Amino acid sequence: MISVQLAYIGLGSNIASPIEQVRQALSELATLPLCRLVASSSIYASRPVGPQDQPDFINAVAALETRLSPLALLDQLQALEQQHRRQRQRHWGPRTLDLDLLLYGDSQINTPRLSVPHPHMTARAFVLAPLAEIAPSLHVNQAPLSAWLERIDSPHPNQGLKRLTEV
Ligand code: ROI
Repeated sequence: MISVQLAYIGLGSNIASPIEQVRQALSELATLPLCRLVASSSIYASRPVGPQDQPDFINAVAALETRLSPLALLDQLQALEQQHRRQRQRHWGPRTLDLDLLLYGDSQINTPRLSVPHPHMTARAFVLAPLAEIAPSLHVNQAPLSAWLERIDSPHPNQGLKRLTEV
């Protein structure tokens, strides 16, 4: 039996009504077995990281208390992505819904299927800023989220991230 763990999930979408995709996914996360949605960030708009010839993204981060193992949780997240008929034509291209397992308690996981902490999260404002909103004192790889945010090198302040209000 696995004890309760606190997991953080990154949500992203940039096609097919992305705000609705992310809102819907947040409510679906709340229904996962052996999970309780304990916090969700505001919804953010962000410039694409990676190929620029694609629509802007909508991003958010959620905190889940879970008794699922990391891989069982990953299975659930991938099933949700499939329900959103995720289309993935090319690497780092547009997607209807991306659900990334960012953190799972204090676990360090390095397997072919899953790396936790998510290997790119400390370089992505669209993960760090929403995460800091719901977990201000969290540290990742021994450093506070604010330190990672300050280190991001981008032509756009905070990689063009905007918190959306009234959506
Ligand atoms: N860029 C932004 N801004 N938001 C994302 O969620 C996102 N997801 C991705 C890539 C294509 C790397 N870029 C992104 O997978």
